[in-house]
Amino acid sequence: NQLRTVVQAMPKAELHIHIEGSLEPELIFALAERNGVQLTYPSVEALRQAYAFKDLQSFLDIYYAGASVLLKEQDFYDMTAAYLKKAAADNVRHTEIFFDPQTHTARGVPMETVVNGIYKACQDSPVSATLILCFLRHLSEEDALETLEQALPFRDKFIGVGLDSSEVGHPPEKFARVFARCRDLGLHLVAHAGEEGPPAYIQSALDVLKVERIDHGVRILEDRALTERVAREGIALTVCPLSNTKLRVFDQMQDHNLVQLLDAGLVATVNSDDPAYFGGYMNDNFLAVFDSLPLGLSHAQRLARNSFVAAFLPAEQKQAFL
Ligand code: ES4
Ligand code: ZN
Repeated sequence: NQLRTVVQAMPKAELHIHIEGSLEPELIFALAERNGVQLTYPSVEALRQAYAFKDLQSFLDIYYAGASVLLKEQDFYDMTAAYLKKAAADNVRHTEIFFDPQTHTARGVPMETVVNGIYKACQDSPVSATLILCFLRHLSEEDALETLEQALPFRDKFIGVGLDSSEVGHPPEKFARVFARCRDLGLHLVAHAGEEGPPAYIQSALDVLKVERIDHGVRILEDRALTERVAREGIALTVCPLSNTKLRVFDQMQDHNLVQLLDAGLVATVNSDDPAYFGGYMNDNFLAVFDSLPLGLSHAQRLARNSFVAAFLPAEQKQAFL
């Protein structure tokens, strides 16, 4: 149909993608074979069957299991190259890729293996791609500080830091010191907040961590004053529609609040989060919301424009996209 053509043709930026969440079951099995890693699932089909989640934690358990096949620099390269090929096919012109080093360093994989593999694939792609190092919020702040130290030799290879993993019970305040340190280092700052957690987590991500964008943030509408402030300040929300329905943040796409977020004047963007697990890449996310919500052509253009407005790009590079 016509909207599919429009969505495909629009240049877009992707601002919320976990590279470990782009590992397709076929690549998980190929890497397990290549590295002699034993998987608890007998086949690609059996693994894919297990992708029925009831909440964020039930997803994270299987996502960390999938990432266990990543050992060598080539593995990180191959995973990232596969994602960038999908992004290019969806006419994604710029992407800011999250990676979770602690998922790998905890298994004895060196930081340099992780960073260099992902970074080299970015350099070899026609898509503009930058990296955002995410701290796992279920681990301690000491662990995050140690991870930052390990990453400092590669400071020029990532543009910012984020905060992901299990949200409820791990408020942004827990990471105040490490984010202050990252701010001093001139890194961009983002955090997942208001996905499963309350609007108070969005507020403390802004006021305590001083983040520049909120990842997810869909629960913001529960707090009118906060909604008005975030709209006024132009702080973007990186919304992930297929993720939100797969993790039961919304029961079905018809219940998603993307229209209300846009109507509230918020700089909302559409992103894929963990495309291999949630049923689709960038254009699949766009088409899913347009199939289920009262959105039209002008909204599509607004969302695509927002993605570049909210990107961490130098002004002149941003202008070239707008
Ligand atoms: C994630 Cl959807 C989501 N939420 C929080 N942390 C994550 N890590 C990977 N995907
Ligand atoms: Zn995410």
